Amino acid sequence: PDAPEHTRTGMSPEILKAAFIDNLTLAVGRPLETAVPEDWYQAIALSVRDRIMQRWVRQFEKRNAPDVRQVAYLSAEFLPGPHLGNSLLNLGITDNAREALAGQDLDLYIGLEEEPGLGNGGLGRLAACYLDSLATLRYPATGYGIRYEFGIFDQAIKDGWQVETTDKWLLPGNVWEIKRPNFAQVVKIGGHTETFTDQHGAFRVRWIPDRVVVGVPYDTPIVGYLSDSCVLLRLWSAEAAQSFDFADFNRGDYYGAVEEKVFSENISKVLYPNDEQLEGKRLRLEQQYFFVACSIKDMIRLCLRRGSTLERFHEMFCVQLNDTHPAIAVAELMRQLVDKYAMPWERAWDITRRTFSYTNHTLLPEALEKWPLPLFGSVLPRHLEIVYEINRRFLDEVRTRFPGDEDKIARLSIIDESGEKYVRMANLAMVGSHTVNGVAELHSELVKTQLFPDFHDLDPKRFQNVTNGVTPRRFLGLSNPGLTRLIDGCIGDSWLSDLDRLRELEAFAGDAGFQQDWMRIKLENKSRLARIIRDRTGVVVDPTSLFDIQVKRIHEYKRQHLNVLHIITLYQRLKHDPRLQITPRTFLFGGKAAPGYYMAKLIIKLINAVADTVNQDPAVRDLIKVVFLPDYNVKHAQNIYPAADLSEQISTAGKEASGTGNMKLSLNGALTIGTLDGANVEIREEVGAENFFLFGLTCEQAARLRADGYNPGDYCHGDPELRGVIELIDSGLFSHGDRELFRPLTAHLLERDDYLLMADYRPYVNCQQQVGHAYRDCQHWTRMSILNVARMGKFSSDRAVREYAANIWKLKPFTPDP
Ligand code: 26Q
Repeated sequence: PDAPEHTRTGMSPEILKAAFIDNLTLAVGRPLETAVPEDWYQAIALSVRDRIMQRWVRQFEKRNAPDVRQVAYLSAEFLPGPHLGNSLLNLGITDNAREALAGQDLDLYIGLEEEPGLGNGGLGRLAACYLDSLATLRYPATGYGIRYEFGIFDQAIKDGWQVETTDKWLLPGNVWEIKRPNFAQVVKIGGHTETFTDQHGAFRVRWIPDRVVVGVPYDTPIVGYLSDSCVLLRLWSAEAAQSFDFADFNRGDYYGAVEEKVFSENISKVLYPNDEQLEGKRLRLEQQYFFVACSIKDMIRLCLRRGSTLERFHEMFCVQLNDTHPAIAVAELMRQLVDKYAMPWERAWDITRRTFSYTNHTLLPEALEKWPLPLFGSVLPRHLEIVYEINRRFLDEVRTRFPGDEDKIARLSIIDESGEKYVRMANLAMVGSHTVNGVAELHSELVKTQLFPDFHDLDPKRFQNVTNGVTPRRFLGLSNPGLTRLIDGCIGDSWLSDLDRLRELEAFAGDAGFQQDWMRIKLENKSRLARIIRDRTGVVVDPTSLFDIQVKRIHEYKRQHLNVLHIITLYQRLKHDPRLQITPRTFLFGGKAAPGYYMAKLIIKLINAVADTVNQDPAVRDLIKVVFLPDYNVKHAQNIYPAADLSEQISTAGKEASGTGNMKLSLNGALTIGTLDGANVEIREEVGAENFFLFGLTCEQAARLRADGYNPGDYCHGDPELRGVIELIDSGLFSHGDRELFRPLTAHLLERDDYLLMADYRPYVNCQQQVGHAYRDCQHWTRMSILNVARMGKFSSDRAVREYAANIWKLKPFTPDP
């Protein structure tokens, strides 16, 4: 009955085998006999791409029908991770591909892929999880971003210090992307504006740039899980406008033109690490404008091509701003509608407000983006005028509601005029959006009360919460096949696209046989990670020890050094009492520090210094091992999460917007030791307080403590064990006698301690003691682990995306023909 399968689209093992060999010879250009693993990777990836393309093309017309509203997810960062393994999983052909390769090692080929590190951490990975869910749930969506030639730097550890090298992810080629030169866009930069009167006698403005660059889109379709549906990741790459400089500008000036080319291509050259001081970072502003302008123009093109007028732009597109990095889009859409398409301001503003919504990801005041006004004006002269006009109209409205309250006006203003003038991107995003959301319940409350209380007074209805979620496909189905099979065998396999069904595991939490299987799989995962640790660092760890894991960007507010204080505490106890029995533990750290963040780099050095001392001290009797695994990224994360017993989520309460690693670790059966911060609060609510190790100040208590005058030294002097730990660091024991090396860290803890480590130390260490104790009761621990997984349904990115779609985007699910 079925038509014979086509070599480029069929899914059976036989057809896949033919496809691999076809691609190996005809696309990669390698005879079978001489093919190396890299060739096989290419051939398999190309075969998978064909199958994704087929789904993409099949739904194309449907998706672009005039009555379909699409979501555009604007993000300066996307961290998708390696594509091959995930695409095989989502297409449902992993087993068939394995069979097709009879005897060859598919996992080896999957492991060869270089990941696109086009993001810093949580925010970029969240965008990638949302694309997976958007595709799985069949929403019509495009992720718009930048095709950085160099993504987040690669991290090596030399002599305990972080060393950065450039990430050359494009060097081996990228089979997943398709260049679309015919959809290139021209972007203006710099220059000045002029006014003129058009043929209807209307007053108009034109922008005369001093440079233009071309944005060329590269498309990567992302296939949903068993869904027959795709979303598009469209990343813009900057190229020189050749005809422009060669013909019009630099006639005869060949080298001048080449220089211009180099200049233009700089725009998408490199991803900025976070915590980078923005002051004077013209290129970063140009990057933001570059990808936003390309994306808005692309949407306008699609809108017009679909036969609509721009009057209906907001019915065709809803645009989500992933933090303020793309917030200039508000002014850009206004510019397009008013300047280019001659729309009246009021109409254009209404459309703009109905188009945008904004997600906030940070409460740290120092992380709120603001651009010095002169810099902003010199890169975007017309946008500055538009921002002023938006602001003038907005503040006039505020004045009618709060007459005479000039302080309020100053706080609400898009322009910061308290000293040197700045453009506040968060205020621009707020004013230009119909909805703003935080990324966890606690965070969304703090967005209202701490971050934007004046905006909240003005219009409380605009504030929403969407708690983050993660994709269970990559972070359980793909990365933890052992546990996936066990769960499948127990409750069937529908849970991977309906994560609430994990709750059916609760019935097995006390089942001795099931617990055995559960423990066996965890042990296998830990043994696998132990081999990786040995191969990559030379450190030998015991897979039966408690794997205590903290993996995330290195930052003072995340308090990796609180974890270190605990390690030194245990070390000190073992030194004092040679017969002390403690639960054997392996402490694993991973994460990158921003290259300019001195304290974070010193924390990495401290971790490695403590590791060197502790790992080889016979007094420790191998009861603790400390490992810093270099170059933490999506690929490594996938090996780490399945092996975790304990998940460290120990940020100072009120500082971590949500966290998503907390969800991934718990989803893989780790128990959490954590503060009441970000999504930890909701994780604890879901899994039950008795299955969560809670410690530390609440964010209210932290605020009160600070207000009452916090003196960290008091905690230190009042706690001999803590004092001993600090003194041990200062003694030079971990630094070959150098008593000054870690002084900036210890001095900061004793004198300022912005993140309240001293206050939380004792509760943390005591809580860790309970953890160690609990781990000794294997059955009870395993029961808690099963219950954690069973109750993680809420934290699927499918749930999060459905909430965005229903409450913010007002999207209908999109169903292609069966
Ligand atoms: C800013 C200016 C200049 C250069 C870079 C940046 C920059 C880049 C990236 C600033 C911030 C970021 C990334 C922030 C981020 O990842 N935030 C995290 O977002 C997650 C997803 O919502 C949350 O779970 C985390 O709590 C939050 O820290």
